[in-house]
Amino acid sequence: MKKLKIGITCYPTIGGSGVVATELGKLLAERGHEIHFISSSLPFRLTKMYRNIYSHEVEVNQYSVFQYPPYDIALASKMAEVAVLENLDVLHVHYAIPHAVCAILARQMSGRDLKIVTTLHGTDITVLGYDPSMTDAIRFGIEKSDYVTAVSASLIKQTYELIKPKKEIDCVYNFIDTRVNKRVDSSDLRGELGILPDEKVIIHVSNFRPVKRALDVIRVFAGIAEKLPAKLLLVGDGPEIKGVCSLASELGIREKVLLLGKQERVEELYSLSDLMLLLSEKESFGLVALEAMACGVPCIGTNVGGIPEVIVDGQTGYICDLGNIAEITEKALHILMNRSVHDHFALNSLHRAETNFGAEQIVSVYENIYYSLLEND
Ligand code: GMT
Repeated sequence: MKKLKIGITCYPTIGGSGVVATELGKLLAERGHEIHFISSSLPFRLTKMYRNIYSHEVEVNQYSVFQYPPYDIALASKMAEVAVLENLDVLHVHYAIPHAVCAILARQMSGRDLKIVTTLHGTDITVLGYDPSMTDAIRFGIEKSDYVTAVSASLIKQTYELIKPKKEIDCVYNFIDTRVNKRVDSSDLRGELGILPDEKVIIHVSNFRPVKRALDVIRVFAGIAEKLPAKLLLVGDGPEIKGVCSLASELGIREKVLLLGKQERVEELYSLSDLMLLLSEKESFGLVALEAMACGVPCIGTNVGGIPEVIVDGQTGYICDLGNIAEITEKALHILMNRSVHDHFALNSLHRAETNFGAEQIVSVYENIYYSLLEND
């Protein structure tokens, strides 16, 4: 098969969509394709030189005459420039707004028959989809793309309900590279973090936006800590951190909550954890739950968005109603107090992460999408 030249655009800062886009680029490059990242800065997971990977930075100048810097136009111009100079076959954009719309403009500017694949990750639909000033633009971005994927069946359903596009959308789940995201020996870290041998470890990883319901995590943890020795690891940073600290102090558990901020090697932290909590009110997939599962950590998630497509209730963890602190605490204690339940869920989680969300399998799905578009010419 001919090796392809693929442009990828994503938000390069920390976030699930950026992780998925960057890991996809790295794995496609390993397969011999030439990958061109086009974004406002180097994606954060591109930490070294990779063979077949190139990065093109979008520069936005601030002109006093404009109230806002014209980022979208600069991005479209850069996409068109790279498409022509590098002879791109495909542009794979992550997020309809603004990336798909920019890609469509770039295709016109380049005068080339550039194939556009758009992947919906959630926030553009579940947040912007409620803004009437955005729905037409989102629909345009979706309908004018050559192929559209979404990261869960739930997100597809929401997209049809909110945006009503006349376009088929395919579910392609997020994936995990089990060569990297795997259980590791991080027993030394336990001591360094001051976790005592008899303490259970609960972990929550997010950007601490209000939708992640980190305060519910604290409330659940308070219930757990009442019954058994435990520590809570909070990984990530965001606007709710201050409220999290205040609530933890109020509930008298502040010294049991470790605020670790943004971390690179999260698999080391998952590997010393007994349970992961993802209690969001919006979540199109929940990549962090998949990352935890790949390290053999049972998860409790809310019955929201794509979370039940990742966590299987009663097999890899539990699915509970949003905000039902009593139920979540009871289920958490059930996992933490019964070794056989914990170990059964842990094994199932490892197995599910590998068999349903393995990178090899999902990267091939994207590769086949690109080839199918080029064959149809
Ligand atoms: O969750 C966030 O706030 C970040 C956001 C992003 O743009 O990276 O995550 C979205 O995409 C991830 C990758 O597909 C999904 O795992 C997250 O569930 C999704 N977040 C939401 O839907 C809130």
